[in-house]
Amino acid sequence: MSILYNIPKIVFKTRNHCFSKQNLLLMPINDVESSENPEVRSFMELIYNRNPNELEFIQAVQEVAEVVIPFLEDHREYKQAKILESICEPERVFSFRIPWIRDSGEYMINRGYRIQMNSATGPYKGGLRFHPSLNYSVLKFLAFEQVFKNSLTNMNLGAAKGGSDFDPKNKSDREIMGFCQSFITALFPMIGPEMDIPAGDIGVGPREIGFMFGQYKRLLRRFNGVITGKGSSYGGSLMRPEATGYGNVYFAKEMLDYHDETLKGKKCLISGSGNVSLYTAEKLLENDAKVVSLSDSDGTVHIPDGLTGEMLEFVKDLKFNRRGRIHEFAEKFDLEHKDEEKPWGIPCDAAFPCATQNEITGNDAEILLNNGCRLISEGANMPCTSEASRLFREKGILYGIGKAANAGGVTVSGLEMTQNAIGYTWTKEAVDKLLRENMKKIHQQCCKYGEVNGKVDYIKGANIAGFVQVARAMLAQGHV
Ligand code: NDP
Ligand code: 2IT
Repeated sequence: MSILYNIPKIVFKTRNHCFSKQNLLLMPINDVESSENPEVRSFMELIYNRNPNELEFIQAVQEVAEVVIPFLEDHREYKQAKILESICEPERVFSFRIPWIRDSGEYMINRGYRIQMNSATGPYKGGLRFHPSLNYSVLKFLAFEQVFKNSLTNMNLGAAKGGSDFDPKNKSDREIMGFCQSFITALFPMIGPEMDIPAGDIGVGPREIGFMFGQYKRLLRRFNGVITGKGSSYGGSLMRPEATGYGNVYFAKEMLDYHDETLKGKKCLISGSGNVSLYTAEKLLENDAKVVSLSDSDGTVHIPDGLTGEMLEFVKDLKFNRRGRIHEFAEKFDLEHKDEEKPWGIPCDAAFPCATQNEITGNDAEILLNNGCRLISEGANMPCTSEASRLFREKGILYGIGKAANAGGVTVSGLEMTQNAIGYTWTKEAVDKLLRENMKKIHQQCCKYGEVNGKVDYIKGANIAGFVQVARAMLAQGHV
């Protein structure tokens, strides 16, 4: 496979960071592979020239371009109006300083962002990520993915993403509160229930959402539903914490059901041990699947006999309340902790990457396939490198990409917005039912655009279905 971008640049990868330095060593970016399609190649050249340092963004665009550009041949109106090119350009980007003070008295400065990517189908909507590896490219790929994901939900949601390079680990609650208040004070003019509605993502859970909501309300002097993922006592939807993980499993079930299969007895790998991972685990257990791994950035816990309900309760308390490390789970239940290792070497039937982008490399994908893995359902956003993604697609396994498989989170965020707007709270059962139905509809849309010879190509299906809805709205609204 040839390499598209021969860029004079080294990419230093450390565990949590990815730094680039010009001219230190000639090394191409080997993760974005050249397209066979000359039209895609020339489109990607344009994208690269306009966004030369944004590797993750370029990777995310190429996945879409590969399937949408051939589709445009029969839809010249979108091509003529340069809709795809337009979708690749954020409507608006904010970057701001976040001053805060440590308990020790040390003055700290972080960088905050909000990328308002597309508002063709509704107000900007998407999560906030607090992680030290966050940079503009990562956020832009996340905002770009959100355009297609939110479109797939059919809920009139535009797309945005934001966050900071702030690291919430090892910070006191008081420090987190100070940081969140400073962050939202800077973001305040740009957000609002009909303008831009943030939510959580990596490093932003109920605690952070609560602090941000409190400061927003104080500044606005009014109570509204500006953020989703709120606590249920102040306007949050029931089931929002569970939504992404549960939705991920509902989507996997749809993929299997299409081939008259079920999750029962399937050996499943899960990466991460945060919000998406643990609710994916919970729903897998309910479906009699066997969860054989959890992880965090320190390593992987191998659970050969399968996660039990008691173990899951322990990990939830460890991660959500005590903010502990996954090795503490291994120690408690006498399980093997593989230091610094990802889960992908453990034999499995299905894998649920739920931690972060590019966590499954081409090499990991080969190992997974050789070990018999036949289903991938992406709880995380873009967890597979382009090479891994190509390998899964070529092999023809069930490969549910994040835009579809993890759309349950933003679906219930949309339901939270509706509840806030009408001043009513639905029961857990009602929200769960709507979530399940929506994941089914998303799967049907993937089938509509991605079915080839009795198999569904979810990359094709999800991207084209997501594109069509946004493209129609953009075309109708003129060149704005
Ligand atoms: P959490 O912060 O709750 O959990 C993240 C988990 O992933 C932690 O176990 C964390 O380990 C691990 N992790 C994060 N970054 C890295 C890294 N660079 N290397 C290794 N491990 C890492 O986040 P969420 O569960 O909310 O999000 C997980 C993924 O799901 C993300 O890709 C997010 O974009 C996506 N997503 C989330 C949605 C939501 O509703 N929350 C909705 C849709 C997608 P550690 O604690 O050691 O850092
Ligand atoms: O990636 C995602 O879809 C999220 N982090 C959730 C977005 C939301 O607005 O609920």
